Amino acid sequence: MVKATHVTSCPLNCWDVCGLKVTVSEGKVVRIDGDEHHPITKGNICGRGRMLKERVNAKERLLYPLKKVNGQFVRISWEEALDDIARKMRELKERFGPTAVLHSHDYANNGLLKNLDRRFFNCYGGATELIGSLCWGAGIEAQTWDFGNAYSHAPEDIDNSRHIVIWGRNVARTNMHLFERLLAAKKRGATIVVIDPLFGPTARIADRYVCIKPGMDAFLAMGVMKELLRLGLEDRAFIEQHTLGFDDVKQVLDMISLSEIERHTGVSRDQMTELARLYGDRPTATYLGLGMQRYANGGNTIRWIDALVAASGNVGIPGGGANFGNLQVSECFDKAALTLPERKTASRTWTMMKQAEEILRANDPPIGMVIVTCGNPLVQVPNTNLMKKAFASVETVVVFEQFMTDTAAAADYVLPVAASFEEEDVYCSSMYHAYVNYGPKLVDPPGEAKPDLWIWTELAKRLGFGDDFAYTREQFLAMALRPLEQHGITLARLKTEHRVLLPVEPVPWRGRRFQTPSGKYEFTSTIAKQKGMDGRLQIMYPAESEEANPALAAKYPYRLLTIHPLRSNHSQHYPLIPALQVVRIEVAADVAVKKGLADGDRARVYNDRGSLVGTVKVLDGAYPGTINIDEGQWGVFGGPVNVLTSDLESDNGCGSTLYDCLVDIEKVAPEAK
Ligand SMILES: Nc1nc2c(c(=O)[nH]1)N[C@H]1C(S)=C(S)[C@@H](COP(=O)(O)OP(=O)(O)OC[C@H]3O[C@@H](n4cnc5c(=O)[nH]c(N)nc54)[C@H](O)[C@@H]3O)O[C@H]1N2
Ligand SMILES: Nc1nc2c(c(=O)[nH]1)N[C@H]1C(S)=C(S)[C@@H](COP(=O)(O)OP(=O)(O)OC[C@H]3O[C@@H](n4cnc5c(=O)[nH]c(N)nc54)[C@H](O)[C@@H]3O)O[C@H]1N2
Ligand code: SF4
Ligand SMILES: [Mo]
Repeated sequence: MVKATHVTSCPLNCWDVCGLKVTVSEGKVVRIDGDEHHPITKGNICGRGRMLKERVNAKERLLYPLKKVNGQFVRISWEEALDDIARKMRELKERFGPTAVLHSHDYANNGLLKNLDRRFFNCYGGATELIGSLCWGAGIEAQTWDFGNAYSHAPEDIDNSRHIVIWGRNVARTNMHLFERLLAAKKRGATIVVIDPLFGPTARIADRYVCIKPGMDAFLAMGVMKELLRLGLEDRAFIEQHTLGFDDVKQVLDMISLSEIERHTGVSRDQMTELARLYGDRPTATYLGLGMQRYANGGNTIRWIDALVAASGNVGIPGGGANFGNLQVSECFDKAALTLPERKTASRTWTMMKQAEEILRANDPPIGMVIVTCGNPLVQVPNTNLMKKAFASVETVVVFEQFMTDTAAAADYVLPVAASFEEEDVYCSSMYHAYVNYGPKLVDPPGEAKPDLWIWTELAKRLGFGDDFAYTREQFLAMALRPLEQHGITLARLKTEHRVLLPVEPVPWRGRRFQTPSGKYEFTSTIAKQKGMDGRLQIMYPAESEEANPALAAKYPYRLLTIHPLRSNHSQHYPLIPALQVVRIEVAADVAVKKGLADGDRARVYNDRGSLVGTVKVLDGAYPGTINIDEGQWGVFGGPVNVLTSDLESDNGCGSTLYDCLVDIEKVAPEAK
């Protein structure tokens, strides 16, 4: 048997974008290891990456185009599927204009060529597009207001940090190569602080664990800032020379006392004083997570943490930073060359969060077709019951998929697509490191499955803009890489070196010139004001909280978090791992006592949006009144937690409020065997 091992990339939506070594034998992926030569990921990969072997070889892969006839899927030819879809698209465009088609998508695959979906819709004339992000929208917008952009320090810069604050990032679970660096930092004597409502493996290695009430981090940042000022530890020179609006900050700080902050956060004054000393003892790096901004006050939360980092002089210095996302990475590519935005003639935008409500309301024009790519919205988008109703109301739902997900099952046409290692692409992410990895095509897709790009190309031909897709993958990649040529980065180099570091600044804002309208760090945001909002930092509560909605909190007293699963990337690994195929309801110890719940009990979690039954696990060290159910579960295995979550948008309009969710819980009878 001839075996060959190839260097490639993990394509999954993840902080780490690991280098992989994939062994192929007789046209099949037979082994996946880490690539020890990758400068950041160094041969270590997680189970989700390793399980891509099972995923690509799974017998459940979709092999043929399917059409729903009288409620049942029947196999059809590609010819018939593409002709049907193109005809319907042409008719919709003639009758209502192109925005009668909704493109519902997410970012399941980090391949650069996945952006060609936007080229397709722009050339079609522009569809109804989704803006904002379930994932990190509130935080990216917040950092855009504060710094003018969202940039992070290079991973190795953590070696310069005296102290490291992990603020709401589940590092051990979601960002394994940062976890490795934390272990190394701890060894050399850096202090590690973890601020999180849940006590997990990252908190376990920390020098200090700060258990905070969900959604209340802005108050903690205020408390620490009050102490920073009282102790005179702020960076006066930075504040005076490089920032705008610090007087507004002081005004808000004067409006709230430390004891109120203690009450709101559950964090003691002593812990705040200690954190202030640590922020004042520069350099202190802050790694912000994404969970904590999925609240109705999420943008404001990130802005307060940014403000603390700035006021303490930890911006633009080695070992510092308010590290959230790193958009320096995506800015390296010519996305416009790939996506042709100038070809759009009509436009309608809805937020990701509100897609269901908007579909149901739309009449000018109505939505006649939804095309879903790189996403599983009937599991991942909030308010699943409303999403199902919205999708059911649309005449034609087309889903490009690898598996029969909940979303695919609700479609009228399911088009089988290629998976990892079945198409050439380059992979990178604006989340953590700035290496771009080359991913060759290693195996053929099974059955009649085709790459997304092939489908766009075939539809484009039928819709009269085939010329816009008459390029090879290499030509498309070269278009996107063109701005990098001046730095000597070409596709040819990527192919030989397997991965290349993009030309990004390892210590952003070192020159103290910010991308805000004033060129300064803006405690009070001009961009926000230009958008008609109050640009000052606010005192704000989660939408579903005792403070903002006491009636709701009386009815539904517990706060539900819905964090990312350890062994699955969102919904993708559940069908492959039998142990994951149950709904696990994790409850803080006080909830268990109050409701008489013990490990293994069955319980129902519910609110006005929905209800979910699962098996109880009591959590040690979680903030009182907190419940967690990991996101991503399939309908057939008990159902997604998003039946409970809210589709409200974050305060700045760009993010989700997935963790801003009140529920109640009750014990139910054990499952009949
Ligand atoms: N294993 C695994 N890894 C993944 C993914 C996956 O699905 N599985 N997904 C990838 C993707 S797309 C993303 S966006 C990232 C997300 O990476 P993270 O931000 O690390 O993870 P999340 O699950 O989004 O956020 C959950 C963390 O936020 C904490 N949290 C929740 N509410 C609050 C709060 O109010 N305050 C504070 N301080 N903390 C809070 C939770 O307790 C938890 O530790 O992970 C990536 N990596
Ligand atoms: N309650 C709750 N909900 C959440 C979150 C949460 O923390 N809590 N997290 C949110 C976050 S951070 C994110 S990023 C989103 C993720 O939401 P999604 O991206 O929708 O989640 P995935 O499960 O990764 O679903 C992606 C689907 O795309 C398919 N796919 C993979 N590769 C390709 C490809 O190349 N082409 C095509 N056409 N399809 C492909 C997979 O088979 C899979 O079914 O979920 C959000 N939803
Ligand atoms: S899922 Fe993330 S950590 Fe795991 S192998 Fe892929 S990139 Fe690496
Ligand atoms: Mo995400």
